[in-house]
Amino acid sequence: MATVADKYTFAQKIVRDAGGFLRQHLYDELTVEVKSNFADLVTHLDKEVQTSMTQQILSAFPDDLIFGEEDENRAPIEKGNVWVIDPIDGTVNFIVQKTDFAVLLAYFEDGVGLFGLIYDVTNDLLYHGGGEFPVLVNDEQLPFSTDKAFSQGLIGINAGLVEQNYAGLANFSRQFLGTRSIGSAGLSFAHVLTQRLLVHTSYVYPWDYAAASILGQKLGYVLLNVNGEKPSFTGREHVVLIAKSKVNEMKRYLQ
Ligand code: 2AM
Ligand code: CA
Repeated sequence: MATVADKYTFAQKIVRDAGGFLRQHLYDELTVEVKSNFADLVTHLDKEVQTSMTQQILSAFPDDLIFGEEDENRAPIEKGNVWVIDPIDGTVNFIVQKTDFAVLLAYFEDGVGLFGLIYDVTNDLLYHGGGEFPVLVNDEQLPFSTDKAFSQGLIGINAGLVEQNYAGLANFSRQFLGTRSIGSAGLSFAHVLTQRLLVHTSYVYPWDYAAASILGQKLGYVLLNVNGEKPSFTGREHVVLIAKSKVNEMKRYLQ
């Protein structure tokens, strides 16, 4: 029977292969479809990568389950061995900028996250680990979270969230040296892990935050919704990745 370590090695291979495929096809003519609104897009390559990753996982591990963004597989994470897939995180960047998009994969057993992967495709940086595995970017260990003051660092948040001041997120953002927004939740969470950002917050789905929550946990971060609770891992939510040591201070600014 496959061990978790076997699955982790397999996961690194299929995520790097998916990224390699996307790099090869970066300048192909894209078929683009609109999903929930004009800015929520999917291309034929999102779908191809979703299908390919799903098929590879299910042929290697036929009893496992899939929770994917771009197909009908939506297994709840609480039960069984569940792989959470976002084939392209930052599809708008993929279409318009040809950079700053990621392949995301996370693995859960009965709701417990055992490893996560965030692959920055054009920079060839694979953030991976969690659970029993150290958290690395490629082969380099990432640092434990810092309790640096908000006033000495940056928050990742998009303009729409600041404009809405949803749950006081704009008030919270004003405590930082500045805001940054790159249009990929996965990469923004990865930038918290490297400490380019102190915090990242966005309105996202489980496939956008699953890997980051597992990677972050191992380094002293916590991924919470804006009520300070663990997110549901079912629908879209406002979530924050932040050092555990800074959660109480954050709550002073959120309502
Ligand atoms: P996606 O590219 O996988 O959809 C900025 O748009 C970030 O928010 C991206 O990480 C994007 O992920 C995510 N996001 C989640 N839901 C979205 C939606 N309905 N429309 C646009 N972006 C969404
Ligand atoms: Ca996506």
